[in-house]
Amino acid sequence: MKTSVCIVGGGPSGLLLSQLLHLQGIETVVLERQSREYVLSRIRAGVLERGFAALMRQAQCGERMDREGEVHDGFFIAHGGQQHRIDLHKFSGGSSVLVYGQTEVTRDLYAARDLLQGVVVHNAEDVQLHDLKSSTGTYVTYRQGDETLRIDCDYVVGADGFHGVSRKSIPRDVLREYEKVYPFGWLGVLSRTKPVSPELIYARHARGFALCSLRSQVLSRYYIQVPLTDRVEDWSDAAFWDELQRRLPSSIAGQLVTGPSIEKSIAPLRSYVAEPMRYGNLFLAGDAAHIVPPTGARGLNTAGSDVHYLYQALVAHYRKGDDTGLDRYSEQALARVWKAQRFSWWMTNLLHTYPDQPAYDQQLQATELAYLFSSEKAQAALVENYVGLPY
Ligand code: FAS
Ligand code: PHB
Repeated sequence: MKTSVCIVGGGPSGLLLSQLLHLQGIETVVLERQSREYVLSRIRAGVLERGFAALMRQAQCGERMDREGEVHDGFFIAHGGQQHRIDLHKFSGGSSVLVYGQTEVTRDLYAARDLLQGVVVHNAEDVQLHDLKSSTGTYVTYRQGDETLRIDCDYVVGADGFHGVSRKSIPRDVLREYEKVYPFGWLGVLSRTKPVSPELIYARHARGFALCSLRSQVLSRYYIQVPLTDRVEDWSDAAFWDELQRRLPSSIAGQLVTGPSIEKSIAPLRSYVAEPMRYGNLFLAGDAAHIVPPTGARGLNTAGSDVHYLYQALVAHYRKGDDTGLDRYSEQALARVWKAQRFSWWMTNLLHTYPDQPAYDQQLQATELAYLFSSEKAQAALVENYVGLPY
């Protein structure tokens, strides 16, 4: 098979880029290791910044998102029994975020690919990238059953997430990695219950962080910080609800509607960046190149800005023979990636309880919150990051 751009990974990054390029007449093939059902079974992000929502509309995938997604103009930070509302609308000149699950984003993208008869290969095993530095002979191989297939292409986009093959195809003496691993993870629960709050609540508590989020008015998403040693089987639903209530202000805890978990999982928290995001004809996008702790809701949204830059660069290449965007892609994407890293690290440190945290650090953390609640300028700085820095 021959195509212009071979995209490894059928998650939101790969699908969004494939859809955008297809609409510009640029051919792609998406290779996804898992089945479509498996990809759609994963519960991940929940908050879309304005840039990501705009990209979905540009990709002609925004109709259900705009119909079913919830526009949120603010969220709460709970601390010391109090709740403080962060006014996104006021401090961003009228902007907001859209609460719409990544599962639905991915479902909409798959539907759009099918509608355009986009080529998405599922159960593509043992994907391997070849001759990435060649000017004419880059190709990708993969296995389906006992058949090995080959795709000749101009470019490869590695949108295969943190555990994918693409980043590992960059020679070790070229790749620079930056990582911070946090001493805790998030235990997440999805339940068919009425959300406890119409807006998100990020709660800081001596027992640990908690987050009240939602997918709709009948589908709630909750998280609590847990030690890295915890396993999901250690947590019964009853134990989860009890711990969540202990970490919320009593006025909220008393309103919590509990119910059976329909999904329950623990995600470790890490900050990670791989540089460069280009190696020859390979371009990395999304989690393949960077990971953030989900505290700042930047993961999926930063994948969005990678896709935006790469899309613009590839259209300029194929339409005008202009390679400026491709040559600048890594530098341009990383400039915004690192700002998302900073914000996610800052939000995580602001709200989580570190084991054996020195008393001075505890005081500093409480002061950081007191300063935030007392300063509109500090809140405006948080808000410009949360609604999404400009592309
Ligand atoms: P993805 O990992 O979503 O997709 C990569 C795709 O590539 C997958 O479908 C995978 O099957 C496929 N693949 C992997 N290796 C392959 C190979 N060798 N060959 C072919 N295909 C291959 N972000 C938030 O903003 N908020 C959250 O609450 C949040 N929670 C998260 C929870 C978890 C457990 C995880 C892992 C991530 C979470 N994220 C969250 C971040 C998440 O939303 C990512 O940013 C988002 O999935 C990035 O999308 P992709 O870059 O497409 O990567
Ligand atoms: C979610 O709803 O899954 C969610 C929302 C906000 C975050 C992280 C996760 O910061």
